[in-house]
Amino acid sequence: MHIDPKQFEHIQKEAATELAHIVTREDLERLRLKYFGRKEGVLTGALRSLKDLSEEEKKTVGHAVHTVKLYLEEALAKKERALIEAELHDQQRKEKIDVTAPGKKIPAGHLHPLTQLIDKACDIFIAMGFAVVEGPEVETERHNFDALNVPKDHPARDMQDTFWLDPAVAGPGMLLRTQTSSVQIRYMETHEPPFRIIAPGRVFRSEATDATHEAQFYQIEGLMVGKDVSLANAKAVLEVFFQRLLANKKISIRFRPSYFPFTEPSVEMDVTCFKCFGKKCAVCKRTGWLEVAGAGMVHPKVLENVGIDAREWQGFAFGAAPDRIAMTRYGIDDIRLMYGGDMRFLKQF
Ligand code: FA5
Repeated sequence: MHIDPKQFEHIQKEAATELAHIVTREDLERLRLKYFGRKEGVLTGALRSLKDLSEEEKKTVGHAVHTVKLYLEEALAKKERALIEAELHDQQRKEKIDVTAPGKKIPAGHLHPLTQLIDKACDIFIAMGFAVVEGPEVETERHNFDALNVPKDHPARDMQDTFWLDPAVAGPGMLLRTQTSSVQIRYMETHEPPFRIIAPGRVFRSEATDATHEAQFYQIEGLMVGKDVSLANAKAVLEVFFQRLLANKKISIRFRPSYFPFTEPSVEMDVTCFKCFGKKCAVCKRTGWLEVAGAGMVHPKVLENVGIDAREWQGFAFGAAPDRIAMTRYGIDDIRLMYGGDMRFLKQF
């Protein structure tokens, strides 16, 4: 058998030309098989036939075959790397994110009108040096009534129809609080005067609901106790509060005598109608005033019930009704809309 070593130079040239024209990895694989395939590869065959050559030829032909083999192995690997890189680049180009394309609009929610109003109220009171405190919605009879000078069988209990909890489940005398005034008691039991607090939160009453009454609604309780805190201070604080809440300096408030067992004297508080600003309209029933809170000087018995010396300390308390304020402010004619979860209503705020 005789093989001319020169033919390998020719094979190398041919392989180089073929390689130069290849653009896909599939074609590259086909070319690799043509030269290195186990059965029919040109170079595999040449290497296999070396064993049949004379010693002299083995050297020359062997050298020529190995030269082509090394060249081609390297050239194939280089081409493969180039093709992979080109593929990646192509893929990236196709997947490129167009940052200028308009994005998908995600519908954003917003806070409930009552939450907005209560948040604003908190900010205003914080600016006047009040701390915001909270109490539980499930309360004891003592915190909701007894300590507030409303003992059992007191007629004032009838004014707040109460959801009593099953004593077998919750223990004796447990209820859903009917007023945030319970937080006054909780706070005074654990703090030494002087103090200024507000306590916003939900309250519950077993009422037949109508346009102005819900079985659950909000209250914002206020309490300020010091050595010489008076009803005049209550008037000033509440007037500034409403002026800031409604962003109107012309707003004023007035007190009318009233009765609460836990305050003495007690007052109902009216604010300048924020629909007509005193001009008298349908909302304020042509009076120019809106009733928005109950207030008064903390009853000495309440202070004594929580261990505060009523000869040394005195203060005012108030209970405002954010639902009623929001209704008049926004012209909402039915309180039940606030708790109905109707998006058509909520989207207006
Ligand atoms: C109280 O609850 C007293 N704790 C307020 C208070 C606090 C007075 C501190 C003095 C000192 P009253 O029961 O009147 O008071 O309720 C207060 C306000 O809650 C009412 O003026 C009214 O605006 C509102 N309100 C009462 N019942 C309902 C109801 N079912 N739905 C919506 N709002 C109500």
